[in-house]
Amino acid sequence: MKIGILCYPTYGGSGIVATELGMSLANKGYEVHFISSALPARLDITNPNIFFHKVNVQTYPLFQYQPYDIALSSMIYRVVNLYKLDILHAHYAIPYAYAAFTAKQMLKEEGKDIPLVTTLHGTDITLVGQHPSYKHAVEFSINQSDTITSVSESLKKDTLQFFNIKKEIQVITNFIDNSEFDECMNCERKQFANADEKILIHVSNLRPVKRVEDVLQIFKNVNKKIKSKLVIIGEGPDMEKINQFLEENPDLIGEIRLLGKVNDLYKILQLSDVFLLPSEQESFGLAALEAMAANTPVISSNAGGIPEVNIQGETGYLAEIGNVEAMSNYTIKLLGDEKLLAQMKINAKQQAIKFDLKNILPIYEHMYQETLLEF
Ligand code: GMT
Repeated sequence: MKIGILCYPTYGGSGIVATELGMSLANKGYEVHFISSALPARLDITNPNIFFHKVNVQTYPLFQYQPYDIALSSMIYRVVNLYKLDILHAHYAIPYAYAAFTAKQMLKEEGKDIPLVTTLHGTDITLVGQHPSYKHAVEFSINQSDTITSVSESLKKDTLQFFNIKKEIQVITNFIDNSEFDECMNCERKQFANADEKILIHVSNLRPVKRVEDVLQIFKNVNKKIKSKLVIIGEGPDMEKINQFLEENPDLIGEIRLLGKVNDLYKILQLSDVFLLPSEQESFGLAALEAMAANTPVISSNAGGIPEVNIQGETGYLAEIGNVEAMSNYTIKLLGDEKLLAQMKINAKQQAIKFDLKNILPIYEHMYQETLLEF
């Protein structure tokens, strides 16, 4: 089977899921074509079954906004024709499902067609997709997809609530390749903390929806009771909130490490004791699953699909969005009790194993086959 994957190339969750899925399919012998504006961050382009097609947007002074979606649909049409693709898989409705629909229309003009799978990831439904500027086009392109999948039950519910969807939505959860989290041989905690200190970690694109100010406040509360350090990984607009917090709390400057984007994320997660995810909205929380695969329990909000991943009192603790006090108290309880922490680290790993790639990949393969059969 020849599969075309349309995704964002950046560090966002949808791009990571699309890339990991495509690489796993390529390892199983499928021919996988990535169509994106840049080489996806984690893509191993040396795999002979993987192809990358960069969307080229021609700039022209007349355009105030460059027409990316037109260039994207043209590129999808060309790749389908040139490489004789069997199926298209759009990750994130905007603009991928919409551009794929346009490409399908171009193909139909020539008596051809190709099935389209759209995977909904979260903000395409709960945030961006709801804006009146996009809503109708998002609803339309989801309904034009031959198969629709969602990364959690919560996101499926939100999609059905916010849009008039006329087709069945299949939940295929996000996944993790636990084999990439083999015991870290040369990981050194001392790079980040003293021997008697605990390590708290937060990884995100630092957008307002991640509530980084809650991360900082939780750490401030925890640090008063437990010797600890906070590691923040990622870049984004709310970096300014972190700088402001440090200006207001100069005594914490030496306690907080800002690493930006890193390549050895898994290594650092394995050194950590607790992962903080107080998000306002989260369709799944892939970052929490990555932490669990690295034996790290999670203190989170109960937003969206997080409770499907982080289990209260088992893999960590959850509290209402914005309840910093509860999240701080849970973190203090967890980090102050070595026995509890050791047990939760084991539980976190067991939970990650339930979401292992080995279990989820066959579901995707089956879904592709069913889509092709019904097309
Ligand atoms: O979290 C983000 O802002 C990035 C966003 C994306 O589309 O890249 O992540 C969404 O998709 C991830 C992968 O399916 C999910 O794990 C995240 O929970 C989801 N983010 C939100 O719903 C805010």
